[in-house]
Amino acid sequence: MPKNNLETKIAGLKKKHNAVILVHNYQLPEVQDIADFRGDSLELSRIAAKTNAKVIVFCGVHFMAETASILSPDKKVIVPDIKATCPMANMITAGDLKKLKKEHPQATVVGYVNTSAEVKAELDYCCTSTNAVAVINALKDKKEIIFVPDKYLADYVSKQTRRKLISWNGYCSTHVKILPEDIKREKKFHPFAKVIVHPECIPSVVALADAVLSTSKMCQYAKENQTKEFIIGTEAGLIYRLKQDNPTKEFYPASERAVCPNMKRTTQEKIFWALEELKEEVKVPDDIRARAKIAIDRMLQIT
Ligand code: CIZ
Ligand code: SF4
Repeated sequence: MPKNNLETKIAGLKKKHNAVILVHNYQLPEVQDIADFRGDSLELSRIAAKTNAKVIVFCGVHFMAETASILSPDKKVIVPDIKATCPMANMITAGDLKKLKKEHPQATVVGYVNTSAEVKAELDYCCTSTNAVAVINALKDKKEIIFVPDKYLADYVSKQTRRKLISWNGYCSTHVKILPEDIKREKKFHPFAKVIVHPECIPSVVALADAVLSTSKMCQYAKENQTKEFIIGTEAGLIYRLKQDNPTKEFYPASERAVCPNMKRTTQEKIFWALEELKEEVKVPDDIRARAKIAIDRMLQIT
């Protein structure tokens, strides 16, 4: 139910354009409140591919809208703020990856979903934080594996799979703000809480966790686990959803500093403008799209 004038106008425009609003788990509460669906990047892209709506308003960061466009080329994918991009995804270009591939010509190339469409076009396999371990485990017969761009996700996956990975010097500038002392402090305040952290966190934080999970898996874990209290080591936006989904449980952010400025660029007002003008559209050129889709499809076959 719309709560104010702006929400009523957004609902009207959604109807007029046959649009759905897809909202990443890290978005502001005011954006989560008007979501048709909330989720991680892959969950949302799958919904984008399945829906009958003609217009997808993607509230997240740029690579996520590109991924939705790759999986649903016939739909119009628009973003409320074209400047909302992922610093980690921006840390590697297609040119960088081509060079790395030349240095390791035998290597199979796996890339995190947090990459541009141009970089995805250079991959053999895509992966997300939900399925990265499964993707690497499926490549048992491959001698050498390149894993880009997140060096901390690479470290976590390498330890889980006991595989040496050729990594890149990328990282999430938000998750690195969560420090081991944050976890230790929160643990002192809440000794019975389970510590769940994202694999984008630094290894010394990951080492202190009860579980290392993507945002979709954190939502599932919080629901299914008997524990009533959780210390959450990921971008702060997820706490809003966790509290709504589990009103009888408590969620404490590991660090108040873990806020992604790009995820917070999207507001209700910008969603209204985007729907009014059907802008900015994110469309991946056909040649790049076809190549990027191969890496995504291979990931989906594994998981
Ligand atoms: O894939 C996503 O949505 C990201 C970047 C994080 C997560 O764990 O959900
Ligand atoms: Fe990128 Fe990190 Fe922000 Fe996610 S939280 S969009 S990985 S910078």
